[in-house]
Amino acid sequence: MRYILIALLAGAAPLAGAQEAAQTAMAMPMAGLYGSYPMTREGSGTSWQPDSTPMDGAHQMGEAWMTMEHGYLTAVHDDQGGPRGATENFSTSMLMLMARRELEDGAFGARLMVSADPLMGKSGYPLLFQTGETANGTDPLIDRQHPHDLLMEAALTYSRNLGADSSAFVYAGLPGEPALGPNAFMHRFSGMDNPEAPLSHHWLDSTHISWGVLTAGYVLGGLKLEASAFNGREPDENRYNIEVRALDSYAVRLSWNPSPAWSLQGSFGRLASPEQLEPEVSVRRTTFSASYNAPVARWWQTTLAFGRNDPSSGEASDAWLLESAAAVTASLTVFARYEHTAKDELFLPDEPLYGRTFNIQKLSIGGVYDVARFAGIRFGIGALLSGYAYPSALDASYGAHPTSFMVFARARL
Ligand SMILES: [Cu+2]
Repeated sequence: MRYILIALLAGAAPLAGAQEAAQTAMAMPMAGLYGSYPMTREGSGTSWQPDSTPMDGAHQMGEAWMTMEHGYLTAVHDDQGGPRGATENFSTSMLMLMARRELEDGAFGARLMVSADPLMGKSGYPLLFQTGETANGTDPLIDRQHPHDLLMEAALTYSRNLGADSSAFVYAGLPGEPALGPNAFMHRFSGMDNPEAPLSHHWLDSTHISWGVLTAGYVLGGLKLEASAFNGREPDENRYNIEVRALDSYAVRLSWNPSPAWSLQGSFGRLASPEQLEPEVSVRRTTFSASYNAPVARWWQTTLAFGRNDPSSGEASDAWLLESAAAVTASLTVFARYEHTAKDELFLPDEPLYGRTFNIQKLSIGGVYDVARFAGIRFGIGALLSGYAYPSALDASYGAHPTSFMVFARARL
């Protein structure tokens, strides 16, 4: 399957090469799926990022249709330190296809995103202090990151221009991403070069794969207001299936791009029964985030995000994320991520520290160097080192000073 994805990436490459001339000839910025602003503003789902974000992937302009592909395949050697750590190899990947058809007074769009993540197995990969979802339907995943579903997004969009810089749009996905949280981590330029998931994933952007999403929104210049009805249940441990449930949850989000360098959002959602292991609990999630694309180096993007989960039973918990990545040269990207999360799911019911909340801080620093470029695909090698700070009550479980590292090889379209 890993090789199928390589073949897919390679298959898209000749298209990319043939279109290079068209790309350079095309000075006019392409419009987005949800309005007549530059397409570079659009991130995952219906989220926004700074307008000045570089164009990623390959695209082709036809008579009526514009198509775009981007994706990556990363093979990772993962070594998480301390008594709860583990060493494993895994691969993580994403391939996204997008099509946009210009209409007389709007645009029609289709988005398809797949991942070979399920190949890593139901229990995902080792990641100290990570929590969320399950591998077997009965036990929570602890110190491991769950794999993503084979089908990450299959969505149709329609937007209608109401004026020179205003539009209304609808987005329907099975699965899709509701109007909640920042641009998802693997789509943010500040986070996409880092192969590991943030510990704050389930406070900020874990709804990026929701099995059933309907969103309607309104764009006025740099402002977007949108609301979603969606299925709030996290994907189950069967990563190959299609999961249909009622649209029992809702979210609203206000996004603001005040200048080409900035993108801000605030969002609120009520997730009905998000966790299959605690079906009676609903969660109110509030998130704020700001992304800044500095006009230095080739690009330098930074995201600051805050998320709060307030469950219907139990205490509310917060997570902070600050991450940054910079393309120092055409071949070298360096990145860092700092997180502060309140974790109360690190122990099972039969363990003495069960139910207690611990503030976990994590700092990761890394880089990726592109060693070759072939047919529109960049091949790079990278590494990442992580350290932690937490209350000494956790020393018996995690050791005093665990460090973790990953080394990886990546192909990126
Ligand atoms: Cu995810």
